Amino acid sequence: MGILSIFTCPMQYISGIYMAKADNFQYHDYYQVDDLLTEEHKLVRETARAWVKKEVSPIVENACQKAEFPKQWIKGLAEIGAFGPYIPVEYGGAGLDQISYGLIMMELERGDSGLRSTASVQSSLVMYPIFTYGNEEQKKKYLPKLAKGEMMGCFGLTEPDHGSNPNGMLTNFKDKGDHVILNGAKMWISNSPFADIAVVWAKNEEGEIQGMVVERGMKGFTTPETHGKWSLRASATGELVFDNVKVPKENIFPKVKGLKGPLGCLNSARFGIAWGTIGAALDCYDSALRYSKERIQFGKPIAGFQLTQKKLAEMITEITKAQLLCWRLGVLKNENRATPQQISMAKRNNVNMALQIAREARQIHGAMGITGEYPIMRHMMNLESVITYEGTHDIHLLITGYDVTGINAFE
Ligand code: TGC
Ligand code: FAD
Repeated sequence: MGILSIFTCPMQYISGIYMAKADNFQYHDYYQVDDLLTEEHKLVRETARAWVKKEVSPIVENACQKAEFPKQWIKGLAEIGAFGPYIPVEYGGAGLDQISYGLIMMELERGDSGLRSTASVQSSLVMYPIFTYGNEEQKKKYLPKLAKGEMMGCFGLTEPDHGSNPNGMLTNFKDKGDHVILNGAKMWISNSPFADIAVVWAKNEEGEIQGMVVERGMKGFTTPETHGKWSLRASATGELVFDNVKVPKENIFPKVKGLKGPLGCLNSARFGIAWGTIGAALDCYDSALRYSKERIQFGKPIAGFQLTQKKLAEMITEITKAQLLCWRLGVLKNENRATPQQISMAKRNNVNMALQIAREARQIHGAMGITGEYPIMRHMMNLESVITYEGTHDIHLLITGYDVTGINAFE
């Protein structure tokens, strides 16, 4: 194919809209990790994969180009059990294990990291703290609606001046008898523009961090949207602003105080990201493999050149290592034996792995790699957020460094 092939390829950009394109994704399991999964795991994964192919792939490119979160995804996410997969059935969750949760996140992020973000936040950062730190009334009030997607939540930890160091947060509340008065601001909050509730972490008058549920409609609570992102464009991001917000005391989590509260939620979300990013990596690898066999240069498919084979061989090697890492981490998590430090290692390794694969896949696609015709650039840009949120690449390295040396680099 010559240069004109760029225009004769099935590029489906018509009048500002990227039209639906067939999703030809094939899963890759080089080390037969599937043998380690149960039939239930495979069923959960197939259900999520089929939904992504049918409901996400046809519109995700357009949603990203327009920087919109397609709200119709919420109902489908609830139906496939992506909201609180491991929350017990009595509270509306799917009652699945941790590997199932990971597999769902992998399939969702194969579609788009922003889609996985929406499910991660709802499950690990909203339902998890309500389930783990909340009382019975709070669990009954919020969890079933969150599981059904009738209520959407967000998680407010990061502030304008406190990202990697959340312990320095300034958001605070004062005791006023049957309620507290909340003041402060959170920034970079996924789902905030449309969330019905926010799990907010703030300091009490003694300077201890506590969590509470702030509901949309409470006077003085606003959620301005953040515009102009080049990454996670199909995910809504915004702020949480609290101007003397009166929050009933019954909305405060009774079972946790201190930074370990929000960090405990992050363990669950980081675990989901470690799995999720395998999905993004697989999508990039799968597209690069297919493209390299079809694209002819110098009279033969570019897959026939040693340099292309090096890229592809290294990609599948790294994906395989990541799959095995996650499977083992899932087993440990099912047994309540996974340490936060092990989770940090997997989050850091797998996000970086996916980002490197996206960059290499982009090169294999040549000029086509920068277009919306292929998912590569979208994954690559998304992963630039994923490598920063839930603890940056370097913060996770320092967590491992502390664990292996016993010396805390944060002090
Ligand atoms: P440090 O003194 O080490 O710890 C304070 C207390 O917390 C405990 N702890 C943990 N507990 C549970 N899980 C963990 N992972 C924990 N890590 C620490 C610790 O034992 C201690 O407990 P106690 O009882 O002694 O009080 O805290 P530090 O201030 O030195 O900070 C440590 C550091 C830097 C590792 C931590 O602050 C950190 O992880 N920073 C990164 C911040 C971060 O990840 N923010 C994420 C915000 S949410 C987000 O990005 C959502 S994106 C969602 C999406 O769209 O998908
Ligand atoms: P900083 O903390 O300012 O870090 C800047 C740089 O300095 C990084 O490279 C970092 O590694 C480095 N650095 C910092 N401290 C050290 C150190 N001690 N040693 C060496 N290097 C260091 N937060 C939420 O609470 N809820 C959400 O839903 C949420 N969603 C997000 C969605 C998106 C799209 C993005 C981009 C972010 C989101 N975040 C959310 C915020 C995210 O968690 C923070 O961006 C992240 O924790 C890093 O904080 P920061 O951006 O302030 O960077």
